[in-house]
Amino acid sequence: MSCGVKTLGQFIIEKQADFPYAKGELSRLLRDIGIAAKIVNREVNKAGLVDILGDIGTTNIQGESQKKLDVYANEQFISALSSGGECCIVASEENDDIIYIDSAVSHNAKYIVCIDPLDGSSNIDCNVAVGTIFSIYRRKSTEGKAVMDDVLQKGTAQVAAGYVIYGSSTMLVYTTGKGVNGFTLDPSIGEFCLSHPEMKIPAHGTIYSINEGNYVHFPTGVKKYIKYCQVEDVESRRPYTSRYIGSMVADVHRNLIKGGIYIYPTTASSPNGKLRLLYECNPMAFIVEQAGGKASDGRNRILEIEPAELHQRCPIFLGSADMVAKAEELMQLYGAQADSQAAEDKLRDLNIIGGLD
Ligand code: AHM
Ligand code: MG
Repeated sequence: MSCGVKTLGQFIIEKQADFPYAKGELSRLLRDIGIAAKIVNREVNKAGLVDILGDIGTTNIQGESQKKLDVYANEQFISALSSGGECCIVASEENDDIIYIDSAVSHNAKYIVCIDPLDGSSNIDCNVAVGTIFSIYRRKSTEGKAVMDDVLQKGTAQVAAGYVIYGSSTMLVYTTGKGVNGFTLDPSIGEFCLSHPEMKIPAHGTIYSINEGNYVHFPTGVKKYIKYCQVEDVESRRPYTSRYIGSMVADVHRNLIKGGIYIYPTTASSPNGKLRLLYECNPMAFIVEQAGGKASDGRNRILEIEPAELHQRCPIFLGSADMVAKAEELMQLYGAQADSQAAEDKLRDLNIIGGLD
C-alpha cells in the first residue's frame, strides 16, 4: 500500500522478523483475528437497525435469522480460528467448556486463544462502545490433543494479547510483548491502519474509572482510594475526574491514551470481583504493562496469578503505574490490619479528612 499508510497485515509481517525462529503461525493467527474483527464490526455497526431488519430470534427480510450480537461475535471468532489452522483450543467467555479445534488444517496447531468476543454487550442497545478482548498462549504439551493445563497458564506466559474497540471509530490494539501498537479501521478501504504506534500510558493520570454505585460494598482500601482521588491537591492534580463507561475496553482504552486507573474490585455480590482472569484481566494487564503501566489484584501482579479454573474471576486495578501503586498502598494498609494507627496516620498524610465510609 502506498501513501505512507501501514496496514495491520503489513505491520504483522514486518514484525515477524523480531522473532528469528518464527514460522509465521502467530502472524497468521493475528491476521485471522483481524479479519473476524472486521466482520463483527460490520454487524455491530448495524446494531441500531435491528428493529428494521428484524428482532432477535426472528427472520429478516433476506430470510436470515437474527442473532444476539454476542452470540454472533462468538461464532465469527471461533469460525475464523477454526479455519485459520493455527489454533488448537479456543476458550471463550461465552462457552462453559473449552472448544477443541479438530480440523485437518489445525492438526499441528500450537496456539491457544482465550477470548471475550463481545465485552460490555449490554451497552449495544444504547449505541455505546463495546469491545473484543483476546489472549494467545503457546500450548505446553508436546503431543496428542492439547489439554486444560495448556489453557490454564499464568498471564506471564501470554505470547500476544489485544483488544478491538467498536467505538466512534473501530480500533485494534495489540502486543506481542514488544510494546503496544494501535490500528484504526479505515472503512473506505476495509483495512486496519497503523494510527497509534508504540502506545505508552502516562505514569500519572487524572482519571479514575469505577462503578461507584457499589461504594458501600467495596473493601475499605478501595473506599479510601476513591476519597484520595476526590481530595484537593494541586501538585498531584487532584481532585481527579471520574469517568465510567461500563465497557472495560472503552474505559481502559481511554485511560491508556490519557492516563488513568480502571478498578473493578471485590464487592458483596462478587466476592472475587466480576471480571474474568483469562478473558479480560490477563490480556488487558499484558497490554497495559507493555505500555508502561501496572496491573494488580490490589496486592499482587495480575499476570502472576496461577489460574485454577477456566472462568475464574479476580479483582483488578489497572492503568497508570503511579495510580495503581497508590491504590495498592491503600489496599495493603486497610487489608488485614483495618483501622490501625499506621492507617490513620496515612489518612492524615494524604489529607483524606474525616475517616470516610
Ligand atoms: P460482560 O463480560 O458481561 O460484558 O461484563 C464485563 C463488563 C465490563 O466491560 C465492564 O467494565 C463491567 O462489566 C461493567 O460492570 P458493572 O455494570 O457492574 O459496572
Ligand atoms: Mg466480558
